[in-house]
Amino acid sequence: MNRGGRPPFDSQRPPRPKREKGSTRSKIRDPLPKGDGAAADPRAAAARKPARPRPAAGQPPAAEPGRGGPAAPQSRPPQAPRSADQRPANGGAPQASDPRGRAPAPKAAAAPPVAVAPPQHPHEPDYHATSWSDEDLQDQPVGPEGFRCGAVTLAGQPNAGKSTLTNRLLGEKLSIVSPRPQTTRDNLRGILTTPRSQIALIDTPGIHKARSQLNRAMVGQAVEALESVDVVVLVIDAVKAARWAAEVDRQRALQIAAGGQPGSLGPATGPEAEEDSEDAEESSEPAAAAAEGQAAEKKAKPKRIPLDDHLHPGDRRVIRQILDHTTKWMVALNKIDVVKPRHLLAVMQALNSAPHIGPVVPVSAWTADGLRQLITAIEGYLPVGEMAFAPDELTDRPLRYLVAELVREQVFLQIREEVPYGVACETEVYEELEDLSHIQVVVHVERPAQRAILVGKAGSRMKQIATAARLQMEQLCGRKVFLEVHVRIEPSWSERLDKLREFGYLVD
Ligand SMILES: Nc1nc2c(ncn2[C@@H]2O[C@H](COP(=O)(O)OP(=O)(O)OP(=O)(O)O)[C@@H](O)[C@H]2O)c(=O)[nH]1
Ligand SMILES: [Mg+2]
Repeated sequence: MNRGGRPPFDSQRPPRPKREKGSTRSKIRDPLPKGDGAAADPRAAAARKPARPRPAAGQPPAAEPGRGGPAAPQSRPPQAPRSADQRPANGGAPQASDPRGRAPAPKAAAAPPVAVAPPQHPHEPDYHATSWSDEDLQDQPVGPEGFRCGAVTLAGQPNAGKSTLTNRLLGEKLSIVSPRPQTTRDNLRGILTTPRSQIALIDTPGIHKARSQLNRAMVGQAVEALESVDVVVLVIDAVKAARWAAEVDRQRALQIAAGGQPGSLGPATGPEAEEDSEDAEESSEPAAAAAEGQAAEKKAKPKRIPLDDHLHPGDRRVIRQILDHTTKWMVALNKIDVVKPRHLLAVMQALNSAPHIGPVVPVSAWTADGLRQLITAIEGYLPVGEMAFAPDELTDRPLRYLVAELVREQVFLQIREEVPYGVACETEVYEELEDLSHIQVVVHVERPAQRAILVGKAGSRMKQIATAARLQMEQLCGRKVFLEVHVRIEPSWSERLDKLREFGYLVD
């Protein structure tokens, strides 16, 4: 196996981050120099945020003998002491000096940098602005009185806003978000506890027509999450949905004006053309089945549920998947901050004719509009019962999983080419030292060319990726982070089942 760029101290590679709650800290060599600068720096102490109680699950133990605990020598971060504005662009990430993506050994330095204001993420809202108090949740859910507890899956097409919505409901950034489709690759469970309910929210990869092994694994995870939950919330991108419905109407009007019969038509070109052609294939099924020889074959196929063609073909595909697994489903029509309500009428009407559909709630994960109603609607499906998780628990995923995802997110945000789809990230080291967390993430790519793009000229690209990821990590962990990122080549990992399993994308 090609391990290009693998640093020598990787030989004690820890096991892959566990999916279960409370994964153990990996055994590693201490990569940090010993010293006393961090403890002595009052700026760092003042700037450090108090540790947040969440995420409780999976958080590595605070200290381990010889690893920053009381018995250990005091550790010092490898960055030079600088003011916030003078910080190195990579924030301590080592790639800048090494175009092969390999980290130099951390150098001794006097003190950690002071904390900076949380970064602004133009692609997502401030999730922390959300909380759900009794006053927020005044409407009562349908059904019996009492505390409710249950599980909900957020499913939908790629890019519908499932992860943004998950984060917004939780009031914390757990899932990574980007404007590009297929950002989420595996299911992530976040726990939302309100004064009257506890909801396990499962964010899933977008359901789409998957071709590669990786995409099949992603869709497989999403489909699996449709089972054994109390309700599935179909998240629809209202912009895409409204555009599709309007285009269907427009083409119908053209057909009628030309003296023809209105048929099932959608846009013939553009990004939705592929979905469209798939749907056209489906539409021709009844006619084909009329042929005697094909009748038996038709019977063997799963029942094709008729749905209004004002619904986007991609949404129809998801609805059929949902109906294959459950009859308890409802809709969050997301992104209403950028669509006029009148443009959604056709979509709402089309949805209302779908079998077993529950409430359709227009929401905006950006502005939080409609989220109160969404929670109330979800609660209507949950059984009355006691909490299944501690009230301060946020997720069953360990921090080491979340931090690797933050690096992948930056790859999605900062690299325009196809590279992000060939990138997988793994945390190899996660250790909490006295003054900071030392995190080492490996970025796997499939080809040397991808590595070159990722690393950039003299490591400048990777420097930016690592800096942005580190700032996010500091926000998530509530303390300073020393981040190292290494790039390795893992040929064709996205087509290899063993690698997909190892990276956690394929769950048997
Ligand atoms: N205007 C607007 N944009 C939104 C809203 N919710 C999400 N977005 C944007 O939509 C894009 C996709 O959001 P994600 O949350 O990553 O979508 P997703 O459904 O999780 O996508 P995949 O993980 O690829 O399946 C991002 O650019 C978000 O900022 C919203 O309510 N309003
Ligand atoms: Mg997502």
